[in-house]
Amino acid sequence: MFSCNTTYFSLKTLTFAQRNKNNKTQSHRYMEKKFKRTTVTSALPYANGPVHIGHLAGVYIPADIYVRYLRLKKEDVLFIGGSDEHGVPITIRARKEGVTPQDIVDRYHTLIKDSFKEFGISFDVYGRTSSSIHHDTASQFFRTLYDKGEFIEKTSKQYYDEEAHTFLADRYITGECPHCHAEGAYGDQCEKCGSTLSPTELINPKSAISGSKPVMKETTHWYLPLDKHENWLRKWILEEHKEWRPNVYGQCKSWLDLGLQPRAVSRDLDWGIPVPVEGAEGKVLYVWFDAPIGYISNTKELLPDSWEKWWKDPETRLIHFIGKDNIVFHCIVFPAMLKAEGSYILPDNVPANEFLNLEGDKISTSHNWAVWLHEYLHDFPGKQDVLRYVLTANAPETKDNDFTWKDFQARNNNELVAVYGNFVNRALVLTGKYFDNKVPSCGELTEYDLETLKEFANVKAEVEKLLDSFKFRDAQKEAMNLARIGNKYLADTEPWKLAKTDMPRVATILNISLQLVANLSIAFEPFLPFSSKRLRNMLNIKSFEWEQLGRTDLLAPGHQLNKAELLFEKIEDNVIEAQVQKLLETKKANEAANYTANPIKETIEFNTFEKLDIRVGTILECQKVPKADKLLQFKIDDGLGTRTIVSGIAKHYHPEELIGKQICFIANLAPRKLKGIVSEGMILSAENFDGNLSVIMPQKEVKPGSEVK
Ligand code: B3M
Ligand code: ZN
Repeated sequence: MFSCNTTYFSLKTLTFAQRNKNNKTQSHRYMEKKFKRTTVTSALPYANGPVHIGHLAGVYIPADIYVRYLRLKKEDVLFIGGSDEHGVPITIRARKEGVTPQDIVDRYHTLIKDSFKEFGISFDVYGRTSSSIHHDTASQFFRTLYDKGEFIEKTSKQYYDEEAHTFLADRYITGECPHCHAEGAYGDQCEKCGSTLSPTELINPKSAISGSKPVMKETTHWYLPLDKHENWLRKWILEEHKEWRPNVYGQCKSWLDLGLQPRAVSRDLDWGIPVPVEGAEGKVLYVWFDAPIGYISNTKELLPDSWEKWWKDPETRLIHFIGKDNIVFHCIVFPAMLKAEGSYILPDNVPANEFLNLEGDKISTSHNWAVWLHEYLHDFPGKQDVLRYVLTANAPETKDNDFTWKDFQARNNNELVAVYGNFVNRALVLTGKYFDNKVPSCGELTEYDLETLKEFANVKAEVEKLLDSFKFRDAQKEAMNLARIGNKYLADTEPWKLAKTDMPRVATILNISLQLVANLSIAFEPFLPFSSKRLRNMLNIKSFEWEQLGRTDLLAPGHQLNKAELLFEKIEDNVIEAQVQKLLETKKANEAANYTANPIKETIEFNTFEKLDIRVGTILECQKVPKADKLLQFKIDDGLGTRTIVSGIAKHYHPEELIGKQICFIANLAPRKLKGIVSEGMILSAENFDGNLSVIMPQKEVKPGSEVK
């Protein structure tokens, strides 16, 4: 007969056997190359606004899962983050608020850093690009390339503001859009119709700084000649990195197939890192030149003496976590910079994500269409893991994905609460009830026990295979599968029914269940670190190691457990409705802000207008028209008698609101039949941008029948 111990050995063998079966995966490449350590970077968010769920889902959660997983496996890993504090949008924001760019980045750097910390994003360092260490590092990097002759210098004509004495970045020039003719289009994009523009296309361009008309003036800049790097980039990416995600590989291929062009790495701007070349006054490094160097500066900040091994040792593996809009910079431009410098390693993988939408619409900072992390933390205190779970379950790994509050609620209630939380709770509560919170010992195993254990022994190899190849969604699903196995096991074995007749059997069932619970805390650790910690507290265990996943001897018989608490709680409808309502209000505000009146109709002669007879009438009676949900029927005193008018405003007014009021109506409109009622005229109302109707009423009371002129 089998006992728990024999199972343990057979399971170990099975785990290894299973692992050997893994076909060509990332882990094999990794093992073949024998890397000693991994440098993980995550895109540096611009410090000009708070961070939202799109940032978390696209970059920081996957990076954090990966890093936590490597740490659990006791691998050498460094997780680099930080704020990107340069670039034109920051200067625009500062100007608008009448503060300095440094004020802006100080404010948002702190807010962003705190939000990440709250969500358990476990950076080893979170630096910033306005720091002096970064200025020195980026400046030196530029100078090395400059001295090696890796740049070309080019003079071109650009818009210049003669009043403010400054060249104008594309975003600082506004004018009429050549496509939709909206006013206020920017030199790089029209926000109204979405077209990409260049500043010279704008009709009547104006400087956003002084309002004056800009002139064309010559300026000199430094360019990185990407065309010279094209050949090795083609070979390196297209031949040597076929394992990159299809979206990343595909984007690189189309850039390369179009042919690479030299790219300017400096700008005329007064916010950024000064170009360290004589005669370059008023010029700074382009934000996309300095930002990726920020990864290196932040490593230096953390490890002033040993940073180089994380960036220059060929036995170090470099992984960049980014969103899809950053692919070209991380796969083409930054590698070209690193290669030109000569002493750095290149990224081994760039697992970029697609975008996360919100309730069907693109997340937009400027339109406040987002779930902001600091607001979520306020509205859902202690529920960081719920968002982590939902965002991973919906991770936009292969295509854009949608976050909806309904799905958030469903995943919480039907998966975290009903599957994971429920299993853990049942196992712990039953142990409390029958064994005084002590792990019972395991007796003989049945065929069914063995089947269950076999099933869950596979989970480790599966999760590893998926995490090693950056498939975080599927990996999390595997972890959840472990909880499903546990839930099913308890439902099938029904230990509560055996308590009166067969306590040894109850002990075995609960031993197995508790081992599963312990395994869950390991499997979920990279994904849901807060819940895993709480679960370990309930189990009265300080820590587990990844290597222990799949084992059935994690909790010794007799081990004292702590009191069970609920791991997750149900989220009620009203909580979700409040969030949906918040978004609806944002949508309304955006529509109002975007509304422009319809163009004026064709001109008419005065005598045409005079043909219209508009009068004031007093409403005597008003009622709904049966079987017509839009129509109200009125009886109006028109000064000469009474008349009936049928009007389509039932969605906007209750009859009682209108009785006794004065309204304006067209008195000489030919009668029309509506739902069998003859309508003798038309009540005038104004239609708001959102479709709401407001009936026109005279400002002072007048005699019924007064003419409107
Ligand atoms: N700040 C762009 C972004 O947040 C940029 C990333 C820099 S990574 C070096 O989308
Ligand atoms: Zn336009």
